[in-house]
Amino acid sequence: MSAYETLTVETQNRVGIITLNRPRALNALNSKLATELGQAATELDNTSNIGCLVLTGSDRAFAAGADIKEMADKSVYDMTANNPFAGLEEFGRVRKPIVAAIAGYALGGGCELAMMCDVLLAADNAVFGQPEINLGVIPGLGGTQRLSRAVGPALAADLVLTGRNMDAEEALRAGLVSRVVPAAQLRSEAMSVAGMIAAKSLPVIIAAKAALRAAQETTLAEGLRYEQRTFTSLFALDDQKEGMAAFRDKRAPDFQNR
Ligand code: CO8
Repeated sequence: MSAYETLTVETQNRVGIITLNRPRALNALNSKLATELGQAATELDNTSNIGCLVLTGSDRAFAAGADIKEMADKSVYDMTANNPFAGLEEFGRVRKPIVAAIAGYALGGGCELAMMCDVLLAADNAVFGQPEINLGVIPGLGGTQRLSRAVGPALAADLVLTGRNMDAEEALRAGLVSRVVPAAQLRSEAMSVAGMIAAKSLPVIIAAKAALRAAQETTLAEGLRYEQRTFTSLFALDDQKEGMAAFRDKRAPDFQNR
């Protein structure tokens, strides 16, 4: 794996772990971090013996938002002609599932980055919010769109318009995260979830992620057509034959395409 300045990458049992590492700025997303995150995630996406990614930060901060100090003096031209967050768009195109393990602050771009992942796990000290309104801007990396879909328009408007934070329990109730665990167990929980995903057939988990994404991006009718086409196409895989034969034989499946 390549070496990076603003994050670390490890691999363990078919899981690639990206840890954001700008501790003095609470993992604020500057252009360097965004670029490196796109590169690291793409590298893991293209590594054949990796089935799932984990994205995490520190105990204190998943990411406290875009780097305000880097952004403060930029012009409209700077923000449009030279998108400092292009690397995050690359991150959003990763085909393999990504588990976000979120402890501490996930604010602004940090909350938006978490929402680009597929399974969101929170430590009990996690804090979510879209405080951009307090900076004289609005969310710009999906906070008005993905948050509305994740928690519904009422709570999204409450958070985006007041800029208030929400704790892990509220995030769980709202459906932004699927589990809350004690902070000390966050990493092992994330590795366990990612390990379960990475043990499945790789083309099938990639197909499942794409279909789940379609649910966010298309109408119900188009999404159902997409799902049915994908479901049918999976019968071309030997892993479908193996999965169903294993059920019939009352044994664990031994997927080959991993
Ligand atoms: N950017 C830059 N530096 C940051 C950021 C940030 N977002 N957050 C924290 N830091 C730095 C602080 O400046 C401080 O550095 P220093 O010691 O050099 O002054 C260090 O991290 C520690 O932070 P604090 O001393 O403030 O720690 P506290 O525990 O007192 O407070 C908070 C923690 C509450 C998280 C506080 O730091 C804070 O409010 N941070 C800003 C949160 C925020 O507003 N985030 C939204 C940013 S805007 C955004 O994300 C828009 C994304 C869309 C971009 C779209 C482009 C197309």
